[in-house]
Amino acid sequence: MIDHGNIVILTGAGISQESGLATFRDADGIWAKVRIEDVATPEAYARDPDRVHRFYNARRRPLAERDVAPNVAHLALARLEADWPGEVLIVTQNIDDLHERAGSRNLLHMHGEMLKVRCGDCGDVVEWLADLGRDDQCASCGTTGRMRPHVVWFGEMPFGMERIEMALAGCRLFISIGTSGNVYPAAGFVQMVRELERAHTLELNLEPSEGATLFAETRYGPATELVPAFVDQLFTEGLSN
Ligand code: BV8
Repeated sequence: MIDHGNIVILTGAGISQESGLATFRDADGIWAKVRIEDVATPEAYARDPDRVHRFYNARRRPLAERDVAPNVAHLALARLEADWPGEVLIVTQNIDDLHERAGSRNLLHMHGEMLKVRCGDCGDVVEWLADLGRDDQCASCGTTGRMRPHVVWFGEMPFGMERIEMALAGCRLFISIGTSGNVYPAAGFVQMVRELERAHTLELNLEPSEGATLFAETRYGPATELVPAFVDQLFTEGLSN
């Protein structure tokens, strides 16, 4: 009898790397070119909104113009969700839309979404594909100059934490894909699952993450090789006990 228990999958920038999107902490990564404190905190936005808008406008354009596409790792996870009898939830740290474009539906962007903006005054969230600037006006409340990317900056509360913690408590398999395990609370999910002692934990990454020793099983290589192979294995063998 194959065990088709619930699966929670945490993804990070590494799953989108082979689609052509830069990661954060690799040698050529985003944080090698710009400081978190200058572009990814509420203080940075208050201090120099134009600089923050330039940083996100440059990252939004390739997604808005569809210059990048989901890769076979994104597609394998969408197939897993569609065909797996148990629930499959993807919790992504990524703010790109490649999981959606691959077909994933049961998906939670805990760090927000690049293709949405939020009004700092009324909180209205809208789809936004163009550059954003301080002259842009909120269509809901009319305020100008308070529109910001709908992403979670350092020091801000990630989205969906209650739903994530419920899913982690109820899963039989936790898989972490393409994340360096540097950013909390995401990097702490594997520890939460381990402490419950009812799920297998697996890291699929190019190299060991900061939390590698916390996983029951680790496999290293490119996501486009590891993820489709693991999804195939799940359908033939079910969850390992
Ligand atoms: C918060 C959105 C309170 C914007 C991002 C302890 C507990 C709680 C908080 C903290 C804590 N300690 C410190 C903190 C504060 C802070 C934090 O973690 N700081 C770190 C730097 C020490 N955390 C916060 O501020 C968070 N908020 O804590 O609120 C709270 C506390 C508890 C519970 C609730 C609330 C908010 C963090 C979110 C910040 N926003 N991004 C944007 O994208 O511009 S974080 C940013 O880092 C991205 O979201 C990114 O996804 C994320 C993680 O990076 P990774 O995805 O892992 O990418 P990285 O480059 O690091 O790694 C890529 C990996 O892929 C590598 O391992 C590489 O080997 C691998 N790879 C590369 N290529 C491939 C590959 N793997 C496979 N195949 C390949 N081809």
